[in-house]
Amino acid sequence: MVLASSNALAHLKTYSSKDGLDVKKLIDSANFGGLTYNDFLVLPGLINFPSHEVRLDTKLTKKITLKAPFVSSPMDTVTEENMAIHMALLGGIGILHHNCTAEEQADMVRKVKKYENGFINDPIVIAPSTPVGDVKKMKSLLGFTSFPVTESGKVGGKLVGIVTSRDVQFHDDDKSPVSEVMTKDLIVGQQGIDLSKGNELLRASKKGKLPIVDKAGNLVSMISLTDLQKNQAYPDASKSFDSKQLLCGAAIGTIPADRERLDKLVEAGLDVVVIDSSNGSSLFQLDMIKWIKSKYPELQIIGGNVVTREQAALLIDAGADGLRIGMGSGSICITQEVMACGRPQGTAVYNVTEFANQFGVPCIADGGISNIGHITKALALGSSCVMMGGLLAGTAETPGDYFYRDGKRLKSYRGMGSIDAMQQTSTNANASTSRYFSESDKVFVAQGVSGSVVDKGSITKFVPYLYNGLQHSLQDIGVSSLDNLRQGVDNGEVRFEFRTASAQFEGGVHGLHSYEKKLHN
Ligand code: NAD
Ligand code: CPR
Repeated sequence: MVLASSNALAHLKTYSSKDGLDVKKLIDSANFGGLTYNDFLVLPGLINFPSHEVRLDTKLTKKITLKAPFVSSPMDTVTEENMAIHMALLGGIGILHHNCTAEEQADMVRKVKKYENGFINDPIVIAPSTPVGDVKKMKSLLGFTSFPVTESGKVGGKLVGIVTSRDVQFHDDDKSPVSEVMTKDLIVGQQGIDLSKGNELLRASKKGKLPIVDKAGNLVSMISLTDLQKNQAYPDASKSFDSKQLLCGAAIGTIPADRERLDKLVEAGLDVVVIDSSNGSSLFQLDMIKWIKSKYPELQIIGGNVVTREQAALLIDAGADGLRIGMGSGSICITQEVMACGRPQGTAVYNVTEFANQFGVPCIADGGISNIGHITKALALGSSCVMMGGLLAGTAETPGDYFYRDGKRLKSYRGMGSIDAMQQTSTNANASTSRYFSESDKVFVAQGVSGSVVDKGSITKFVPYLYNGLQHSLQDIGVSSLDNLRQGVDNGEVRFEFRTASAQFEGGVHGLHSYEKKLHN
């Protein structure tokens, strides 16, 4: 019998459940095995809204909400201040690595917290006695044409002038001090000025640079016309409510010296600390969380890493405000091979978040994210954010220089427990940073590798690609926000399908002689 086609929607009601699997059945469908992102898909839903309306606000911790669910990993080839500044500008957050001295890490925190879009906080400054010849050389070396002059020759010194290329260009005596040629009659901005007012003054001054001074006339920062022209607006930037400074995270370990390290980071303005360990369920970490909660009750703490509910319960009871999930799933990782410990990431994310979300503790899915689809799946399985190492490695904002090999432009990317990273830890000037030697290890046991990744350009293009891609992905699922995704998964409206090996093959590009995989413009 053929049914009337106008009855199709009504006929659906005769089925006992919606097409596909709910999330619990999906996890169970692995038949006692663990699932990871490539093992399943989310079924499409009804699109009744444009993709640009999809909201990606999400919790990082109990008290911190981000506009985008993106976190950069605390790895020494991924997150230093430049990455942390740009992740925060783009709505996510960066977690500064701790394979450096406490002072160096605190300095990075300070740079992130002090960053103001459009303001240069560490301008190159010269002293009144600097010879004109040096200024000419600086111009050709650095490409800048004007420099503020302070009494001390440093930021923080009393501003006494500004010297531009026009001032030195036709001055033949290279030995004379810049104090003889600099402009002393200055237009300056007062500390606290907003960018648009600064912009007006800058244009009026016709100097290309506007020095910003405090009440005593000391130089605090500078606005530059060329930067202003390049300057983008970042409406989704992650900022503290009160200070309006960018949010900053940093990682620490669990040895006693990490308590002093944290004191320095908090002093520098840290918002959230990540306790960095492959296995978070250790007495060392529980003690550390309790100590932090008693000394810094306002500081948000992300504990981890965990992959089971039992591990999560320990950290939640100790006071963690967020959890980091993943053991052995990272792209540089050999933990599962060497330690025999870990868990396939999909199963780990589902089991931990199903438990932690009942206590209002948001979770970050860490490791194994290599495309936008993985981000969607990690969020659909219950995580609130994703942490990325390899996916962001190779971008311009990561530490380290590009190099060429086999005709490709590359950057280094390495695991934090790779031999290379451990060797650097052991040679750190501040030996108290060496977490690996706390048990008097004589032989390193590597948990990761050291390698390289191709140039991915700037994250100012790459993260918006992830953001827009995630909006399109949620639109396909038929949910208009991450909250709706979570609700839909919880109430069984969002459906899943297990993917066999041949289905995975079918889902990739196949049957072509050659192709180019270009991901965005
Ligand atoms: P860790 O600092 O937790 O542990 C290193 C060693 O120090 C362990 O043997 C630990 O027991 C010991 N230790 C820690 N605190 C101590 C204390 N107070 N007293 C005595 N001994 C103490 O670091 P890890 O687990 O080896 O991880 C190192 C780095 O590598 C981290 O950045 C981590 O994120 C990364 N990593 C991640 C994974 C993963 O799957 N997510 C796996 C391996 C490594
Ligand atoms: P990818 O994003 O590259 O897949 O994974 C990054 C994550 O890998 C990090 O956030 C961290 O949890 C984990 N990781 C870092 N160093 C590691 C070593 Cl040596 N071994 C295993 N995992 C590591």
